[in-house]
Amino acid sequence: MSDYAKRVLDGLKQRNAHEPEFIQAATEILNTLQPVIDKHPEYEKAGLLERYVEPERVVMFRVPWVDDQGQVQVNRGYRVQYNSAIGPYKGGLRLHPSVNLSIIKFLGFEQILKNSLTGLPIGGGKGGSDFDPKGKSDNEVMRFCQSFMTELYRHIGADVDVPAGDIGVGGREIGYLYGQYKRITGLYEGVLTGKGLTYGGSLARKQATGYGLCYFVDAMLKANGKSFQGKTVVVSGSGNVAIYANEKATELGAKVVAMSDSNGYIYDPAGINLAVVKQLKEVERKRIKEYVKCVPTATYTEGCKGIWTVKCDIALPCATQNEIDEESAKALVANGVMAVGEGANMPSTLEATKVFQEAGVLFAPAKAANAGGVATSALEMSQNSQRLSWTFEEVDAKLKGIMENIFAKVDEAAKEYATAGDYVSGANIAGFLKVAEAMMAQGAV
Ligand code: NDP
Ligand code: 2IT
Repeated sequence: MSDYAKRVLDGLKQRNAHEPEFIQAATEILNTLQPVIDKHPEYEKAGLLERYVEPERVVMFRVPWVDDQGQVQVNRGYRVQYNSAIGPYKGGLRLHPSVNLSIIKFLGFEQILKNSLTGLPIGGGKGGSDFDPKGKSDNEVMRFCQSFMTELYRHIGADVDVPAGDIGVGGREIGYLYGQYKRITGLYEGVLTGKGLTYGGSLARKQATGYGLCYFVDAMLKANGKSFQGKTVVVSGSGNVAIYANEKATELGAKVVAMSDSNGYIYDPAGINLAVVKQLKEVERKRIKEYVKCVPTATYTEGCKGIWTVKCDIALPCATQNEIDEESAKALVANGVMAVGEGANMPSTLEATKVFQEAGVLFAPAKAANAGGVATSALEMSQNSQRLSWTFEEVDAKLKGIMENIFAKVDEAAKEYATAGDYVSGANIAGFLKVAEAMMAQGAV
């Protein structure tokens, strides 16, 4: 690594020693930027990297709400407005008990480059809370979302910062958040994406991250003389991204044999019946183990990590960060995996990524492979601004084009600046170049 990138990374590690996920994401990115830094010595004088690694703004706030027993509960809310060089802050909200500043910062930091890769005018941000929606009633979720928005509304806006869903935030939560924003501000504007179709949502947004992941992986496979046809696939998670990754991979001719949640995984050698998963997860909000009651040929195993011991050609981690560690990566490689597409954000540890790359596995990194969700969010913003809505087919076709374009950019940057096929470097560099140029043009702000 060049001295400059290394110095900035060392400083970042010192100042954020208690933020392991953020350091992990920053280490991966800064470790790949040397060829760009070497080509642009002017960046150092402009303090570009020091500015790039520091969020423009971090908002942390109290979220009090009343549970069904009448007891007051308090959670912590976050919005990290990381970088607005190329557009208004854009990124999801995560509701999960593990949420802390380190996790929101890593997600926001990744989001800057992801959003840049889409080619659309969106900056990077992320937010959320340590609230756990699991086991809460609809009314409790509504009261939490209303309280969360009662603080958040003053920091966001259709041209300022546009949040969306992430883990624990789907259509129900976006609806409650939107209603409260509108009530407080009186504005009917595209301030959130992933909205319901009756109040400004975009067709195909629900499918977009999972479908986009498969469009990206398909482009990567084709560029390497391969395809989804006849392949065995493992998809971790059983939430929004996992369900629609399964749907598209199946449509492209693959067979998905395993899915999971945080408790365990199901294995169905006949191919997972996705209608059953959708009913259990999207409608009934039940656990994945219930699947075996409906499909007796399938088996359920406690513990979510075991899913990586299932033999497959293609692995699509779609649950959460660091779900594939070195040991799991080695198990996948030993079982002959030929491609990994990251649907979740940073699902592979640094060590796991190394195992895949050294084994010659085609590796599609999250910030490129899962950019279809936020890209379609940007298409939702466009439709809201135009007061128009496009058909499912129109949005899906644009999404496919965007993902193929991202692959082409990443592939080209890998060849130009790093090694052909090193899509990790390619994604970081292709995303960074646009942000860096915009930051340079706008002066030291
Ligand atoms: P959902 O809340 O819909 O689903 C999350 C899934 O992951 C659930 O099956 C959940 O299981 C599982 N999971 C969550 N935390 C853990 C954990 N600590 N260990 C094991 N499993 C876990 O979220 P999404 O599908 O929206 O998000 C999944 C991933 O994709 C996240 O990394 C997110 O950041 C990323 N992503 C999402 C996008 C989107 O548009 N929604 C866009 C781009 C990336 P359980 O029910 O047991 O918690
Ligand atoms: O990680 C992500 O890209 C998302 N959760 C989607 C963000 C968005 O604004 O649609």
